[in-house]
This record gives sequence, structure tokens and C-alpha cells, in this order.
Amino acid sequence: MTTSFKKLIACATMAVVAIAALSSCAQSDPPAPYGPVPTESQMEWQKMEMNMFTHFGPNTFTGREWGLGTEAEDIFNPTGLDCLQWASVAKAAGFKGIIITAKHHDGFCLWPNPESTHTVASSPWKDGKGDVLEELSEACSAEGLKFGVYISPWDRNDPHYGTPAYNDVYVKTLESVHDGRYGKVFEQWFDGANGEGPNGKKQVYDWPRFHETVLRLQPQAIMFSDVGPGCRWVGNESGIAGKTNWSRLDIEGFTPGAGSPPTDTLNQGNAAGKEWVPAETDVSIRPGWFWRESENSKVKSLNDLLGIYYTSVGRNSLLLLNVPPDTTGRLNPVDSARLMEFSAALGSIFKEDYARGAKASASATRGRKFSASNILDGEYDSFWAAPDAVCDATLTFKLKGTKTFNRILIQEYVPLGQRIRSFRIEAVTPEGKWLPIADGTTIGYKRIVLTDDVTTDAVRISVNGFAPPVINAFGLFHDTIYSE
Ligand code: FUL
Repeated sequence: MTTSFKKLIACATMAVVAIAALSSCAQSDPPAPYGPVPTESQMEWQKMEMNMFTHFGPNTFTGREWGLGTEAEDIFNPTGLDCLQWASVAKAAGFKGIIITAKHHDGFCLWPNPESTHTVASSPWKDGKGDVLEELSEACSAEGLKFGVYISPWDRNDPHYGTPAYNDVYVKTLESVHDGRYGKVFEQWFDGANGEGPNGKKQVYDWPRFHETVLRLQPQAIMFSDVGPGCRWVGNESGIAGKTNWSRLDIEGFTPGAGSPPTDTLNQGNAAGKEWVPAETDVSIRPGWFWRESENSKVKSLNDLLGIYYTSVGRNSLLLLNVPPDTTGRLNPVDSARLMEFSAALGSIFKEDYARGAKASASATRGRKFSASNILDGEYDSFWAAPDAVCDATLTFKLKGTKTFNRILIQEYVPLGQRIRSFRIEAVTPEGKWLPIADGTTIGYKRIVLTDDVTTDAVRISVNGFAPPVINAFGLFHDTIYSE
């Protein structure tokens, strides 16, 4: 018998035992958390939903994806770097933070890293006195965005790479970004790439030490890698999280890069995983991660971006969309115009919620404090919860009149863990018959279910949980822009 099946039986047995008590006595405490739960920083991070990634450096000028590390520093010379433009475009597009490639695999540092000579300080840009991280972190705070960094452990320039001494260099490199000179860093992106250095050797990375360094200096920073610990790679670079997507993951025995779990595990998480390591979906708006002129005509279409939104944010993942600046040091007009179309489209799709004003009821409720109407009150921390031991429940939403929609949004209250393992959605016909319109597995922080147009005046969702389900948001929307 599988573990989850055993749990299902346990849940049902407990239900029988608990029923008498529950019918007479409402519960005023929330249900106990199920499994690992997010930290406060992970919750804050998850609620950001969409962040901008930005790849910038010597590759922007050479057209390479992976620089060799031998590029002369004077190749880096943006003619009109404008981080405020990046930040204001990002803000207008709906992103909540920006993560920059402070150092990519070529080892070039966008700040004057004292550990290296391969940095902006050796470039002609601003006579070697410039600091991209300073300009970007200031621009982010001016726009109310959070600031994050990608600092590649793989370094094709550093002469120590491939020897234990490189781990010291890398730790000092991390320190020179995280010591507070650029303010708070919300995310540290650890790429698992582990190629050869200038001496032809691979590095044995000291991951525990790297993590400890970031944690010590920026305790709130979410550390990204194939195996977290803060959030995980989604297993592909095409913008697609699993339809089943657990924020739980087993990380013991795995390391970022070659030692990571299989990509389908990264894509879906582990149903019974021991750690909370939610998925982050990184994808580029262009074919490559760095800007190149020849790809100005290959920027993803609005339809592509909407599809990516549904397969990332709509599948319990954060979206990290890469928008690389060009050689001037500004976001290219093609990309920024596309981002404006994207945010306008999202604004129009999610403008009108057809569940607003609906009457919500539940087949079982924990107590008045956790009534089904909480789901529709727009408050994140107010939720409906089932009584202890009730793992199957149905929520019915009687709409304010007959409505047409094709997007169904559901949010599980994940501060209490990810509890729901499957759901079924039905709509009522004018004759009062309930017809199935969609079903699925996980919900998590946010799930957006795509259906054909449905016209009805009532919708119901049946959920099955590992533990009593807890839902805090539900919405119905009509998308006339995206086509699958
Ligand atoms: C990968 C890198 O090798 C790519 O160049 C890019 O930075 C991507 C986001 O991560 O591992």
C-alpha cells in the first residue's frame, strides 16, 4: 500500500471518530499545518509572483551565450546605461523584483569585486569607476522593487578555479555583494553549472559554505538552485511548471547541477517531500539569455507570454522572465513594448472577477471563523477550512446572475502547507444538473485552470486533501486574448 493511500484511509477513519464531536462543537483554531511549511521569507517571495531576470555583461557585446572568460575588459562599454529605465519598465510590467547576472560564467563582475581584476573597474565604462549593481539596486528601491543577484559559481576566468582556493574567492565574492552595500538582496541565484576553469579543471563546490555565507549576511534572501534551499529550478527553460506541482521536495543526497534530482522531479516536486522548496520558472523573452541584434525579431509574442504566465504563475510557480538590456545599457524598445502589451493583457483578463458578489457555501466548515465566505473577501490570511479529519469537501459558489468565464483561479492557504492532492470543478446547467468542467491535481499558492467558455450561475469545487483542505481565494475570469 502506498503512503498516500495509507494516509487517505487514516483521514477517513479519523473522520468517523471525529464526527460526533465536530457536529456539536465548532473549532476556532486553524487546522494543524501539514508537512513542511514556507518560511515568512518564502511566503513574501511567493507573493511576488513575477520577477524580471536580466542577463548583462561581456556577452551582450560579443553575442555569445557563454563567454570564454578571456574577453578583454574593454569590451564592456555600454553607451547609455540606464537602470532606472529597466526598473520603471519592470514596475510597469507588473514585476516585483529584478535579478541581475552580477557575474556570469565568463567571470566578469558588474561591480568592482576586490577579488578579481576581470570587472567593471578594468573597463572603459565610466573610466572604470562605474558599478552596475549600485545603479540597479538604487533604481530598484526608487521604483519600490526588490533587488536580487545571480552570481555564477562557474568561473572561466578566475585562475584559482578548479582548486580549493577558488571556494575562498567565491565566498569573498559573495560577501562583497551581500555585505549590505547594495541594501537587502531578496534572492541569490545559484547556477549549478560546473564546467572547466582556465586550468581545465572542474571545481568541487562547497555548497554548505556558500549557503552559510548568504544566510549570515542576508538572512531573508531566498537561495535558488536545483535543490533550493529557498526555491528550486523548475527543470526546463521553456516556462513550463508541472500541471502537478508540489512545493515540497526531497533534497537529501542531491546537489545543484549534475547531482540534482531528475528534471521531472524538479518540474513536479515530491508529493511527500520533506522540505518546502517551491518552483521558480525562469525563461527568456528571447531565444537567448543575452541580448543580440539578430534576435530583436524573435522576441516572444504576447500569446507566448500569456501561455507562459498560465504555465508558471497559474501552476503554483513564480515566473522569472529574462529581459536583457542591449549594448546601450537600456532595455530594447521591442522587449519593453512587448512587456507593456503583456501587462495590459493581464490587466484586462483579470479585471473583472465574475465570482464577485457570489454566495459561497461548503459541505463542511471548521467553524464560523473559517466560513466559505472568507474565500471571497480578498484578504490573503482569511480562509475557509474543513474540520479536523474531513479531507473531502465541496465548495459551492452561487454567482450573482449568469456569467461566462474560461479561467478559474483557486488559491490554497499554503502557510499551512500544501494539502490538496486533487480537485474537480463542476458548473450547473439551467436544468439544475451539475456538469464537470475541469479536474486536476495540485493547487498550491495559486492555480489558474483554463477551460472553454462556460456559462452558468453556479460553480462547485470538490477537493481531496492529505489533510483538511484550506482555501483562501477563488475567482472566475474571461480571457478573450490568449489562444492555446
Ligand atoms: C543557465 C546558464 O548556463 C545560462 O547561461 C543562463 O544563465 C541560465 C539562466 O542558467 O544555467
